[in-house]
Amino acid sequence: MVDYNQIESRLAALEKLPSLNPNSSIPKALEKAGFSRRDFMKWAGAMTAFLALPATFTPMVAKAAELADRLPVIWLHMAECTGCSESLLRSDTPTIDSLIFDYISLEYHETVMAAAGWQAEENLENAIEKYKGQYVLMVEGGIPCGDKEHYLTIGPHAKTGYELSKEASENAYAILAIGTCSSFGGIQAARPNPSNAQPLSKVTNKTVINVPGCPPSEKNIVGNVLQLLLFKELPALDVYNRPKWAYGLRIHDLCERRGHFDAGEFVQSFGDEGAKNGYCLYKVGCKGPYTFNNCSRERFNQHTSWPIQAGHGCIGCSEPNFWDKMGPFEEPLASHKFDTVFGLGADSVSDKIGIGVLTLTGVAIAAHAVIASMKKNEE
Ligand code: FSX
Ligand code: SF4
Ligand code: F3S
Repeated sequence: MVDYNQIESRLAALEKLPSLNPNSSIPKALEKAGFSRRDFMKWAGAMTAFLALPATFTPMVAKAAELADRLPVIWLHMAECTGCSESLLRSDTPTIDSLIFDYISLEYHETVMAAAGWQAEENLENAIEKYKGQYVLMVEGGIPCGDKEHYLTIGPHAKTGYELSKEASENAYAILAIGTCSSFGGIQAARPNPSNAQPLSKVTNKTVINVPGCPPSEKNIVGNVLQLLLFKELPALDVYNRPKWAYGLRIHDLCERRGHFDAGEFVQSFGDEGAKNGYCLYKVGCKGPYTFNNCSRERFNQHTSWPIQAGHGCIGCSEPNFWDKMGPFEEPLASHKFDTVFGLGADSVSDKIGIGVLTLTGVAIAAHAVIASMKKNEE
């Protein structure tokens, strides 16, 4: 049950905090960038639905977005490609999402801040001290650990990524692992994992909210910030600590090609007639039936497109160890064993787990693909 009064008092408390950019504000910046109030409210309405909140919450979501510059954020980069930051920041025109992100108090973000070297290191220490217990820590990238800890050192004192992320976690009010690398280790942790890269949750004992995807969509990143602005407590999480509002359904559940899967119409090889007709990509390796994320509903780059719309199957990028477990990417998973969360059918939720069930279901999905194709061929 969502408590209306609790959100109102949370927002009132945030409003009393000093704006982190005294010379501007999110409403002013939106206006300057040419967004009307109507555009903004439309966006807030969409975000409200996105966060699975009732439409009556739209004004509060709008208010929370306007107060995003009251929430100090420290963003650390570990071993990764920066694709997660790029997912959010790299658009040719500013969008409401990217603009709000610009105005979030990014007290420390190595890619976008001007400071470097000694100054950067000092800024980080100061931000941790100044906002003790209040800042949101976002970490991108896997973290080399144990006897490989020194494979990642940052800054003039050559602190290790492990030390930095551990220290920053200690005093954070909420901790988000942004991207699959930080959530589950990602490509660095793929076999043979030469740098012993580990997820953020192995570095701290505190709860880490995982926001996986390689990269996650900009909406999933901003949605989590809004969620923290609206509710002081952490969102409901699945067994892999992913927020259920974003990772509760499988790609396959809402896929635009699902009708073709059910009808047994499959792309057999890239470039064939089926591909031209937008048939299901299961036989050319789509891992959508085993992957929990909201790409099929929200897409990327302001709803422009997403992997399956572009013609390639989902590679399972928001699942643990997908580099090792979901490959080969252009072949069906069939009866391979894998340990993603699994449910049964479109109404399944991602906190049900059972290796037996998922292996059986994996077989059932593969069997459907075979039987449905046979039926299709008989027609
Ligand atoms: Fe990893 Fe994000 Fe993939 Fe890259 O950092 S999730 S490699 S998109 O940039 O961490
Ligand atoms: Fe979509 Fe992939 Fe499922 Fe086919 S197998 S319907 S392409 S998610
Ligand atoms: Fe990743 Fe699959 Fe979405 S590959 S981006 S989870 S469609």
